[in-house]
Amino acid sequence: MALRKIIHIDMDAFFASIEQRDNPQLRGKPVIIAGDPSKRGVVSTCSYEARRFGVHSAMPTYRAKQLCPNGIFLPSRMDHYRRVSREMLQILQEVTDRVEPFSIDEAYLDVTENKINCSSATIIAKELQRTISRRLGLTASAGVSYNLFLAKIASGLKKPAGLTVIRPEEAATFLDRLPIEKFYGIGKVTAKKFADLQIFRGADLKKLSLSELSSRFGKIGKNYYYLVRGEDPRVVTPQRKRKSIGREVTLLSDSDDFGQLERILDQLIADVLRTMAEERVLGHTVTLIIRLDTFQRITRSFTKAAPFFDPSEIYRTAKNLLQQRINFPNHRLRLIGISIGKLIEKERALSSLMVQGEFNFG
Ligand code: TTP
Ligand code: MG
Repeated sequence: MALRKIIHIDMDAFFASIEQRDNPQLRGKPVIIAGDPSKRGVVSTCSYEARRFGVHSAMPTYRAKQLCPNGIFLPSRMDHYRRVSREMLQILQEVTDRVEPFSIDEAYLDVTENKINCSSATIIAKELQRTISRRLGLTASAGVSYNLFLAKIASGLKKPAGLTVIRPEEAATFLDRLPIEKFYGIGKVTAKKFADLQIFRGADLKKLSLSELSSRFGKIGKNYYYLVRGEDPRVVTPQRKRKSIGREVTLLSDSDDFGQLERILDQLIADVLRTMAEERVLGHTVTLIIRLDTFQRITRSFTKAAPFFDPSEIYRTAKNLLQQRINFPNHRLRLIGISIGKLIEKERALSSLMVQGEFNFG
């Protein structure tokens, strides 16, 4: 099989960089995104300026305060970071649909074949870094190689804003020198076991046979055998498209007060609409979800041929489903929820509506 071309993208100091981008006064300063020290909070991440003081992810906040007393400590804004993460993924998806998000700020791309007909993964990676910087005002580091493991290691080598390429002919030397704890799946505990066997680097690891590794480390032992030989069978698995977007809540106490239920439903719908707007989708189906005080779960749906375009129509439909179709005189509701399904990208929905002449530029 021909070698694949894999890129791994990892944003630099992600949460902290977003805060610095949004507030110019924070630029060039030690910014630390952290939980409350009085609640035993820990550091999520920090800017590279703060890293110089020895602050790092997962460190207790009080310790970060000791190391960097003049640091600017901020709470995290997860919804905002998730939005930026989606924007980053959208940029990657312009190159290929074979994009696999790995964490909030990381993704793998298989660019062996791609939408921009570029045969060089290195050029694509540079272009992605430029686009991310231009459109998002953030920097990313990139790694390029022929499998996922090597691409990920590569992206971490020249942070921030670095690009590292590990070519097939360079892999063996690179892996021989690689410290054991850098191999995929090897944490501190396993690294210690290897150290006891006098195995510190890839070259040492190569001396163990497949059966030795399997007997000492169980099933995953054989992964190490292949990884150190530059073989990683994992493929880039694209994120499956969401089929629906929904929210539900368990009520503080069981209720048959329709006024109250409608108000809760309004909030849930508003929340769903926000997510739909962010993801630029419309839906054809509104589903009401309820759980009775007997724990019986019931769903009722209404589907339209054309997607719901007007939010007020979604509110109306959900309320109709609540009022008309679900009438359980002897029951209270324990949970209520709403879900919008049969999703379609907004742009596609709009263009097909225009073709059908149903949509008017007003
Ligand atoms: P990372 O990519 O590990 O870190 P980073 O992007 O902040 O910095 P780097 O330049 O080294 O890549 O994680 C991405 C985000 O995930 C990070 O900005 C905050 C969050 N995170 C936590 O909340 N807790 C953690 O322990 C880690 C490691 C990350
Ligand atoms: Mg990162």
